[in-house]
Amino acid sequence: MNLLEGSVGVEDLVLLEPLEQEPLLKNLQLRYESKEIYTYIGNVLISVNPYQQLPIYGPEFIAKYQDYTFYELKPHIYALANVAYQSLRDRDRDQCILITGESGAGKTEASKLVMSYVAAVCGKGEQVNSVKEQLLQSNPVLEAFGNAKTIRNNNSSRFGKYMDVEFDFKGSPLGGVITNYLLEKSRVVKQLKGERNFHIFYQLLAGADAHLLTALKLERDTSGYTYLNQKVSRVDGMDDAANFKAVQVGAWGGPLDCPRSPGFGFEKGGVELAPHSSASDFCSLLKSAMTVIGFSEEEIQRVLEVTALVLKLGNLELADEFQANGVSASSIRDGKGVQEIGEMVGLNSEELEKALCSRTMKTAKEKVVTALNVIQAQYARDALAKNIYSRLFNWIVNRINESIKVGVGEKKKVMGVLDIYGFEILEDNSFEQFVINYCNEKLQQVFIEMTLKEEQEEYEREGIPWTKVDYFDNGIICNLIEHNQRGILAMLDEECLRPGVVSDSTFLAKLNQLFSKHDHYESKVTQNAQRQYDHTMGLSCFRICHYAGKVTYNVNSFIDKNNDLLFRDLSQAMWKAQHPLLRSLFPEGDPKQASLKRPPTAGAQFKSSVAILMKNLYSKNPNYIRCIKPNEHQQRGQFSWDLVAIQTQYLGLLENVRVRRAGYAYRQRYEPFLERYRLLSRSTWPRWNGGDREGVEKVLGDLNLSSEVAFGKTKIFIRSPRTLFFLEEQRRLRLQQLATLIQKVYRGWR
Ligand code: AOV
Ligand code: MG
Repeated sequence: MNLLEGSVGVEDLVLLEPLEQEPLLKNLQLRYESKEIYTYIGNVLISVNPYQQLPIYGPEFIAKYQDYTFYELKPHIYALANVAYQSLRDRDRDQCILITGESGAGKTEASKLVMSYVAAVCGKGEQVNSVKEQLLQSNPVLEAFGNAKTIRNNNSSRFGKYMDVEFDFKGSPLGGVITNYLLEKSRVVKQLKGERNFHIFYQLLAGADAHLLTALKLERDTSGYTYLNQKVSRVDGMDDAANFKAVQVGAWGGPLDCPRSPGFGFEKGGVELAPHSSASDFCSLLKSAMTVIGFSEEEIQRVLEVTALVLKLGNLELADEFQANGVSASSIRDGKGVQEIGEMVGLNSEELEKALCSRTMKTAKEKVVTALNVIQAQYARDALAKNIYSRLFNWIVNRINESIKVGVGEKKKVMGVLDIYGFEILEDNSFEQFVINYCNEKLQQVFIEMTLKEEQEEYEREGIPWTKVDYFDNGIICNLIEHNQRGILAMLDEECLRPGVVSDSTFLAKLNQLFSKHDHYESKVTQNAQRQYDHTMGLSCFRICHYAGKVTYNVNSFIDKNNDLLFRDLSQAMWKAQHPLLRSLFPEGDPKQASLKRPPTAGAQFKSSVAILMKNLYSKNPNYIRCIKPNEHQQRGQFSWDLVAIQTQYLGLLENVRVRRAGYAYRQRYEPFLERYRLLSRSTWPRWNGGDREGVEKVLGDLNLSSEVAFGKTKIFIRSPRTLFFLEEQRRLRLQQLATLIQKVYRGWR
């Protein structure tokens, strides 16, 4: 098909002519400019972020997509959600929805749209609605605590989220499980220029009523808080006060005023969004809202106290003290701050100061207490704040899971929705970007394995004539990072656990030595493929040529972040707090519990949770949403050709279309296929004594469809879904005909 001036392009890129990068981009551009943000590649959905609320969501559209099959209406995320849900309900196949794309491309919004669609169509009744409410309302709460403004996205997910929604045999939701991945906790104490801390801090200060603020010993003005005291503290277009109430009322849609059409949330017979009320309503809203998920009033108060504690910790100023023997020591300068913390969470101020300003080393025989200098004490304070916050976040996820969990032993069907941080290339990339990009590398692997590789291998197995489509297999990069003995993560662990003097530079030296010849590894001291040294890179950096582009990582603090150790003095001090929630976050602070076993490193934990995730995804039927970011400015209507070109390239969209076009959309073993359609041919109906394959050949030959299909060794392959719809329609008519015939015969007998 030619892309005519003024047309909105093809809805499925499989129909594109000629199949090249430029027309593909032009097609996406034409569609984007006509506000058609969705395009298919077969059953893969491409979504280009509109950065504006389009009138294409809500109950009316849900009802429409519910009643039609995939290709009958315009491409839409609801169509994809519908196929996944119906396949789960009617064909008993567990599903997963894999949403990928770079930061700000629209993954989180897509996941919310999928969830809202499924919530709207999956059963009714009081019990079911209450499960839906809990599942959906977990979202704004998690976004408040886990999302933040970054340079790329005003509402960037700073944690990975995978949610399994579990259904009964009728397709009604029973509950679910949320798994979260590595919150970017360094943000608690430090943010890049132009970025913010997690939303909840600003929302709390702006939205809490005076009474609550006093109880939490907080001031409304963000400028008084070191951890928030960055250049930008308000996000354009974001109302923190209103959003805080949205968090409390559990309103669907998250903290940003994103596409929240009337249809978001419970489309039919669910809960209405609570209107934003004035700040004075805060306490009553708080009560009614978070209780929906299952938090008690006391728990909500405790969560906010711990959140406030983090801000107050950040304001503790540490001062140099010189001891008589000339050793540097430190003390807390601000007595009021410590006292307030003490009152709020029941911490003895001396204990807190001792824990922040000294370190106890235990040997087999004795305990040695060393004073920390001011830099070390600040480090301890920040480590404590990061730990409290990330543990609080994990606690919230676990608490939600407790509410939504399904009893063991119940047979269930599962739909998993993955919304994880997107690929990141920043100016300064650290350990966080390294693991985020590793995760994206693994997701690209799933895509390659399940769509490009598996598909082609099946054609070969079945003996279907096939011209191989080349694609880049990123297995080699995954291996570079995760190989058990020789991967970068393994090297990092080795360095963290090795006795003796280790530092970020010894780690880098090791990498340089091991990977100097690796095609996807570069550093200042290793030569690149053209046998040249790279002088553009800092000495403390290494670079990985990821599937989505080259990223230079600075190794500073890799060891520290991977070690993720908290001085025992700090965990013991927290455990001594009278505050039940704070105390419960530091079980290892209990002297009776304190084991000497070292917890796994952050990298090792992440790797194993990614491995579990992969296993989970491979066990399900995948549905893909490939999100594309149209411009770097979060602006509606702007389509940056170059930016989109890079994304379509690394997402492998062209290869995806090639495999899809050369391939067959549908396949089935001969026997069930014949059983379903043999009534369409006089040769096979009412009786057929031949083999299954011959029977299928007869049916399709009689319907003049032989050129639309290929006969494999064990399966029939159908090129276009339209052929399948045609067969289904013929079958429906034939069944009607047969029913009328039977009625006639029956009447004749009477
Ligand atoms: P992300 O999840 O892919 O980034 P989001 O889903 O947060 O990206 O989308 C970024 C912003 O784009 C949202 O806050 C909306 O303002 C807008 N947006 C996205 N999808 C839509 C849509 N369908 N309709 C209207 N606006 C939309 V990250 O979490 O940063 O990887 O880390
Ligand atoms: Mg996101």
